[in-house]
Amino acid sequence: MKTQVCIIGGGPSGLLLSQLLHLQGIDNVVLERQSRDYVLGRIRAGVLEHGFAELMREARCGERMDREGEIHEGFFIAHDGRMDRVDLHRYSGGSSVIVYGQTELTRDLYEARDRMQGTVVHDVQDVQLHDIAGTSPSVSYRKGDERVRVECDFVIGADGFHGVSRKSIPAGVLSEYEKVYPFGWLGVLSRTKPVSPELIYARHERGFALCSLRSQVLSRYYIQVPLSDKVEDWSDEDFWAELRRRVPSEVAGRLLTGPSIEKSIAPLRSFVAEPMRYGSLFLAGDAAHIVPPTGARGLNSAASDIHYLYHAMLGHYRDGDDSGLDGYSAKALARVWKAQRFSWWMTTMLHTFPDSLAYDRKLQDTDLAYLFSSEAAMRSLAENYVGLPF
Ligand code: RFL
Ligand code: PHB
Repeated sequence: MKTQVCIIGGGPSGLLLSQLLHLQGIDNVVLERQSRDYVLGRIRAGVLEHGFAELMREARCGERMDREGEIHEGFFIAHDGRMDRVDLHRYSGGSSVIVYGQTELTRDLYEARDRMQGTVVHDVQDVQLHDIAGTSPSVSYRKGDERVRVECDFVIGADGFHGVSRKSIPAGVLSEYEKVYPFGWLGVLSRTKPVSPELIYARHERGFALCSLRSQVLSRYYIQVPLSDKVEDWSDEDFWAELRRRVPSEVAGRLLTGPSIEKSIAPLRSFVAEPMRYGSLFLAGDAAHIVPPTGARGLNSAASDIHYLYHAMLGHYRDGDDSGLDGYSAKALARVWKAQRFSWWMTTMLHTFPDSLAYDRKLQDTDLAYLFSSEAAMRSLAENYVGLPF
């Protein structure tokens, strides 16, 4: 097979880039290890920034998002038995975020790829990258009994944190920066009316909790759990009881519960690999960086990579200008690190760390007290949460 751009990974990053390139007449192929049902069964992000939404519209995939997604102009932080509101709209100069599930967004991207007869190959096994140091790379994979080779100009590694792309870069080239947190998030999806029209991030000595949603009939809740916990350890009843303990009593009182339709544990991690380019391989999204979900930055950071990469590819194919490709890694990383900082800060302020000193807890109290007494602090939070400019 021959194509211009071979994209490894059919998650949101890979599909969005595929769709944008296709609209510009740039031929590409997406290789995805899992089946489509599997990809659409993963429950992940829920909060999108406007830059991401804009990219979805540019990819002609924004219609359902604009119809069904909810605009959120603020959220709550519950602490010390009270609820303080972060007025995103006011402190970001009129901006907001969109609540629209990653599952739905990925479904929209797949449908757009189908409509345009884009090539997305599912269930590929043993993906290998070849000759990425030079200008004639290729990617091979196995599907059933057949081994296929894709020759291309560029390879995009959009295959998530556990993908093969980053690992194909020779040792010594990448610098990796990592911070693993001593806890995870246990998430539950339930077909119930959300407890609050806006998200509630709750700090509690028993551990962090988050009340989120996908729609007015679909709720998403999380609680911080030790890394040693297993999903099987948590019955629905235990989950709801623990969530109630961690939110203010008036919230607990109106929480509607029901059977979980999905339940999973995600460990929290911060990770960045530098540089994001090696020869003709470009990394994007979770393949190059991970944040703890507290600041809702993961998917949004992937979107800015795709924005830079898309424009860099356009420069190359349309204008014969490689400056975008050459500058991609530095440009993407500058924004990635700001999302890292913000996610680390939100995580540190709101979670209960098993080994924390009394001193650390005092600093957490002070961070919250400062936040809700300083317009400058509020502006900083709002500016980061709605998304820094691309
Ligand atoms: P993905 O979604 O992991 O997709 C990568 C795809 O590559 C495939 N793959 C391979 N394909 C071929 N060959 C191989 N060798 C392959 N290895 C892997 C995988 O099957 C997969 O389909 O990465 P991508 O596209 O970069 O997207 C990143 C986002 O998924 C991620 O950043 C967000 O979900 C993070 N995140 C959130 N981000 C936000 O911006 N806002 C949020 O509110 C938010 N909430 C969350 C989150 C992540 C969470 N978890 C579970 C980690 C909440 C949670 C709980
Ligand atoms: C979610 O709804 O899954 C969600 C929302 C906000 C976050 C993380 C996850 O910060």
